[in-house]
Amino acid sequence: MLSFERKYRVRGGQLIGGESLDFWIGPFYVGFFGITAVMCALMGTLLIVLGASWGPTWNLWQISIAPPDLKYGLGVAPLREGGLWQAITVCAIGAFVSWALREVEICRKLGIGFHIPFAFSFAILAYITLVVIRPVLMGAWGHGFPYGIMSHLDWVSNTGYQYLHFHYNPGHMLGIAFFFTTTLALALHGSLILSATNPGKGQVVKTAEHENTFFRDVVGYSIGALAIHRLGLFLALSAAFWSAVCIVISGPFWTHGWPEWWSWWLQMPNWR
Ligand code: BCL
Ligand code: UQ2
Repeated sequence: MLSFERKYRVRGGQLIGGESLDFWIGPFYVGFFGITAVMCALMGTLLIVLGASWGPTWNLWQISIAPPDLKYGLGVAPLREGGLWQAITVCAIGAFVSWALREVEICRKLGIGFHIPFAFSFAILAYITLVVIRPVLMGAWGHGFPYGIMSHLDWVSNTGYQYLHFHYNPGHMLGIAFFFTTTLALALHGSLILSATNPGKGQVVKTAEHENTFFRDVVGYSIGALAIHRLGLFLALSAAFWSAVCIVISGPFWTHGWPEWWSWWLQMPNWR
């Protein structure tokens, strides 16, 4: 244990489980949700290996566990016909939600805000939108994506072309714009911090004054050391949020090609 680690190994903060589960294994906090996370992840992984063993390939890139056929609707499918996909989905959600709640317990122990589990919940939301919310709205688990490296890419491509040209999906546009802006913000931030804290040999580390001055000189504005982190979090969460929106509206809200959706723009009276 590092010298400062003992100080932060505080009791309590748990949502569930009591004294007996309030322990660490090596550097890892365990708790009730540490156990459920590991159990769900292990179970899900074993089920994927089981599915792979049913064939037709052990090629890592080609292994795929498909969701049920559309004919099973929102019912439970036989194990070998999509039921396995359903079980794996339950394990995955169990593992992701356990992980988020374990983060909550650690935040409570440390007395810090819940920003990290809040942020992670947006990734979980995007996943649940793909495999639960949209399939339920469309009436069949078969609308979920298959668990496989190449096969999920094929699903994305096929699903995209079902709407003719996915780049015209306004939610997709926003999702992409936020993903790209996130990388811009992190590149600016990461490079700025390194430039100030890694000065040349013999020079001293620079301060916030230098950071602010650089951006005032170059773009006339500095957002500040605190707000750049607020902006970064906002940009990243917006990327995940609009991704979830872009896929949940494709099918449940709009069934035609996305280029056609924009006809409202061409039909605006004065514009036309
Ligand atoms: Mg598109 C989706 C970008 C072209 C069809 N597309 C997306 C979005 C993103 C994007 C906005 C996926 C990110 C996301 O959802 O994150 N597309 C994008 C870009 C282009 C593009 C930049 C481009 O051309 C430059 N797309 C196209 C073309 C279409 C198309 C035009 C195909 C022909 N696109 C689609 C379809 C979809 C997208 C269809 C979607 O469904 C998808 C989307 O919006 O989904 C919501 C969200 C993050 C997650 C879902 C990850 C969740 C992670 C979970 C919670 C945790 C995992 C833990 C892990 C298993 C553990 C690992 C172990 C440890 C490492 C040890
Ligand atoms: C900044 C600042 C930081 C930063 C960065 C900026 C001292 C250490 C990166 C500059 C950010 C600006 C001008 C906003 C950019 C806007 C978008 C949408 C990408 O001023 O304060 O703190 O890291």
